Amino acid sequence: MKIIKPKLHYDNMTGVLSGEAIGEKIARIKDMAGFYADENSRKRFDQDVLVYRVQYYSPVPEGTEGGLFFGNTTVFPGKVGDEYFMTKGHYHAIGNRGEYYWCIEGSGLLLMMDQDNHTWAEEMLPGSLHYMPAYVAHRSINVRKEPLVFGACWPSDAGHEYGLILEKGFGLRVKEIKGAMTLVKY
Ligand code: PAN
Ligand code: ZN
Repeated sequence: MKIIKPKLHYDNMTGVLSGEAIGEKIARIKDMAGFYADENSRKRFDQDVLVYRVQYYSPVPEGTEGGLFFGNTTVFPGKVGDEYFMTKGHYHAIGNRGEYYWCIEGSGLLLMMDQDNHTWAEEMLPGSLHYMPAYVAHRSINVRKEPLVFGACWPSDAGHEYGLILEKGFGLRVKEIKGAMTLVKY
């Protein structure tokens, strides 16, 4: 019997994936219109600055029922006005799909919001594991001066619904106020 060599490699220390069918998604300041409280500060920023990068393995086409995607996200350090760099945040387009995150490097907060806008935060630090239940929006925030790196695994038909977040916000914002990380209402 032929033993097949692995086609994919995952570096446990850094979360970096290598091999075939690995895609990348990049979010720069210019891609974040409407997500930060201070839109004027965002407009004044160098528009090409990287806010976060996602690397993911798609063994099946997006939208395939029953498959799984596996990836990592690096949220770079920085702030727009007094608000820390963060991901856009989303519900899954198919709302009843859950997800796992695990923190690899750096530290931050994972904000979660249910359909009634009830919002809570979990601390992300190396080794923390986070289960996002169905119908719960999720956004990750880097509250330090080093990159925040976390892994993720989600259903390949989950999809991403960003429009609702732009419309109704995320319950809480994470800002640096008088030198301290502070949660404020939207
Ligand atoms: C993650 C996120 C990733 C970027 O892979 O897509 O961290 O965040 P946004 O999609 O909110 O920009 C995930 O949750 N996938 O479902
Ligand atoms: Zn997700």
